[in-house]
Amino acid sequence: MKAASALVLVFLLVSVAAMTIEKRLKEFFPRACNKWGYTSWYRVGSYCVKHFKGRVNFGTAESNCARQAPGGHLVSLHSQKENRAVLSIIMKYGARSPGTWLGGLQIPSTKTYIWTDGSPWNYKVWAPGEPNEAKGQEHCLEMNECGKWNDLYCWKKREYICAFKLRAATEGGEQ
Ligand SMILES: [Ca+2]
Repeated sequence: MKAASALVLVFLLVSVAAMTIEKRLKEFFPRACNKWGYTSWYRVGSYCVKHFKGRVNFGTAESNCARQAPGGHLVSLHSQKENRAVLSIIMKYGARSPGTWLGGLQIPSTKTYIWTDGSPWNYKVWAPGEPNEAKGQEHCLEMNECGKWNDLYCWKKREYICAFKLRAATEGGEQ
């Protein structure tokens, strides 16, 4: 009987935890990108972003993003809020893949990182022990399933997040 009670308690605790995670995800989930032709994209910071499923290497992901939208690049992230929003998109649309490409790229000669869209590298949330630059050859940025960042071999295949910046001139439909 005691064991049964304990099981019920564990079940309740797990249910509450699952509900909490779901509630938090909804809280962070971004609103739609209110721009004609891009309604399946989401507004994150000053960007519209979208998750893409086909797993490709970093370079292919970046060039695919350029074809998806004018000024398109792999996504850049500049705050915890943006990072959480992108994680919630990955959790909604991503496969149980090992990671998702973001637009961060290391310049090997200086060991510094840049975003492929040219925006400032002003925020980072590395996973513990990262970037470890394995074999001196991990130069591309992925987000793991917890929303933390890892440097990875650029030839690895991952799903990816594209983004384009909403400029003042094209923000007619903005809320
Ligand atoms: Ca690494």
